[in-house]
Amino acid sequence: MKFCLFPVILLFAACSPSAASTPDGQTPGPGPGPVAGGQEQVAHRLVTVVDDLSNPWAVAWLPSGDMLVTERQGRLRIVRDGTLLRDPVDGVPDVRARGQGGLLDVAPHPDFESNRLLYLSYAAQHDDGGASTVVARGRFQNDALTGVEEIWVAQSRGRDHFGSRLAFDADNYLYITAGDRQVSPRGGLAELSAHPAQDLSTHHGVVVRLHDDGRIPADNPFVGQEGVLQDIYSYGHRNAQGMAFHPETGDLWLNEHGPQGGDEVNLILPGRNYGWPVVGYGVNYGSGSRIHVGSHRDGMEPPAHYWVPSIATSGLLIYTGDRFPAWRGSMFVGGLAGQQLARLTLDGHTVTGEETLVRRQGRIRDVRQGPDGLIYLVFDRPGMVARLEPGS
Ligand SMILES: [Ca+2]
Repeated sequence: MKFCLFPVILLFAACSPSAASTPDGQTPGPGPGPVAGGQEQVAHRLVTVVDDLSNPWAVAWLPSGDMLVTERQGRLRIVRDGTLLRDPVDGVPDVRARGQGGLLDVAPHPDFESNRLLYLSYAAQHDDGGASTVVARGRFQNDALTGVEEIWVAQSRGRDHFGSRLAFDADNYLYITAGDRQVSPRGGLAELSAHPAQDLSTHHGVVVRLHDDGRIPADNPFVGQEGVLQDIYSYGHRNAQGMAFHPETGDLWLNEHGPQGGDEVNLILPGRNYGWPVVGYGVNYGSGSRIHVGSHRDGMEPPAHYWVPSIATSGLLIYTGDRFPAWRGSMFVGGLAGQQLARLTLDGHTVTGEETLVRRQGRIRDVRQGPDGLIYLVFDRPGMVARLEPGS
């Protein structure tokens, strides 16, 4: 295994919770906004696990100990005993690797050991030249995927913002994030309320919940409602690239890219509307012009936490390992543009503190806990997987 030591960067007072201004001039209420505190000095170092990857997007582990890594251009790679195997996995479906699209998340079925099912999310091309987020599964044996079948295709069109994280709950239901496909929000309340992320007849900006074979569960929140896609679990999201179940509480947490300002962490509850683009804390990129009618509105869930300015959130982990005891129960959120790892402390559903780790080492796309209890980070550019280890 190759070990490249990075300069140890420990910044403990990095959180600068300047009073965020909100679009409607409100002072953030208690809880959701930038918060101080929660800083603890935990010595850690960042160690390269594998590099020479091309825009890696996600990692997952198999019971054998093999680590799988997706590369956005459409390759699924295997890291075995610390070494990146030269040949990518055979049988991965064709992806549309353009812009933000390509091969995205990978998740083994919770019963992988017995059924060998592996799930992939990716952007796939339509006959008309457009693209959608697709989830497929296949059997992974002898380092190859066979019997691959699409189990979900997003009904949404647009440019980028494909999502798409995968997560299984304790009952083996599969949750998928799908982005708003970058449909520009404009206008006042009526126009914003008509944005596709607020339209339950599409998959723009949603979390969906499925049986592990793609069937729609009968107890999904919108089942039986006319004109509503029955697989939708929550909506009003912009582009969620981080999602995880809390291993101890079972809570479903998600982070989503905001516009310029307004990245969010949300606690996901069935049937709820998370507000995009009607409410939020951001403004338009470049122009800085107003998007939202405000930051709060009845019937729309406020975030548990948000960032102004945005860090471009991606990847979400709730840490339960024993290698960093002081970090147990913390939420870790990667930052792409922000080139940082945020550690949030939680008290139930309330974010009580934030510190910034791993500054300026690269764009962080995914954050996972390895079977060894260490924290693995996927860096988009330069393409590598590295991990945090105790010590300095
Ligand atoms: Ca929101």
